[in-house]
Amino acid sequence: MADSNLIDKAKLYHRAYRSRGFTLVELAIVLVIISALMATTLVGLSGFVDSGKTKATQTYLQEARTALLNYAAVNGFLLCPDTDDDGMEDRGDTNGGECEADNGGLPYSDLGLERLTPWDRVAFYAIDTDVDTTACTDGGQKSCFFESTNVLAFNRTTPPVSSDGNNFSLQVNDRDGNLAGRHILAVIGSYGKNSAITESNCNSAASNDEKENCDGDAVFVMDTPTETFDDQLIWIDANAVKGQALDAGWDLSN
Ligand SMILES: [Ca+2]
Ligand SMILES: [Ca+2]
Ligand SMILES: [Ca+2]
Repeated sequence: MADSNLIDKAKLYHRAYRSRGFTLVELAIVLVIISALMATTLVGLSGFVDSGKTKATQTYLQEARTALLNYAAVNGFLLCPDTDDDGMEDRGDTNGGECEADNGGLPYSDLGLERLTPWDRVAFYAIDTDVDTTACTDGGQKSCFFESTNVLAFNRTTPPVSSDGNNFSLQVNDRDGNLAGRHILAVIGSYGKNSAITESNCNSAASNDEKENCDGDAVFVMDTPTETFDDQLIWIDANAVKGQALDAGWDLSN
């Protein structure tokens, strides 16, 4: 009899224990698991969103390159950088039509492109560092590619040409310093996720390789994205411009 009472009490206690639900410790464990799951999902989701933006940026830059080459084919010159963010190129008034600066924003409006890249910034647009300081006089200067006269100012022999081995004009390297592109007249690019901070202060860029893309000189870096490097660029070399002009029927013989 006594044993049966004890068993009944034990059953009652067990039921009561079960019916009062989770203990605080159990709840805490569940919460920790849920937060860990959510964090993993959010990190995964943000990586997914970033890689989507990276792909969309690549598409935007390719469209910009095509639009710039088409513009050169139709008008006979390459556009200057936009220095006041109105989407239109800026040329000096007193320097024979030379570009106002060798660095600025992509003249998206002149090109009929969206103002912003998928990172919500205007793409940067850098041109040969000699172009804004050297006038085009006889077709022998790189600035002749940017001369906005009615007659095509550059020709087949306008530098840089293949024999100008060390005359790189603008130059793109990979992160190991290997040459990726030379004889480059214009670079179009995005500073990626850290665009705003990079634009406000180049020294705040994520790495020395990123700083190379915002320091305003003639050397740029392109490579696969990492934690410390997410810049993307595309470029236009002299041969591409000459080829496009020839296809459009311009006379490049003199
Ligand atoms: Ca402008
Ligand atoms: Ca960046
Ligand atoms: Ca540089």
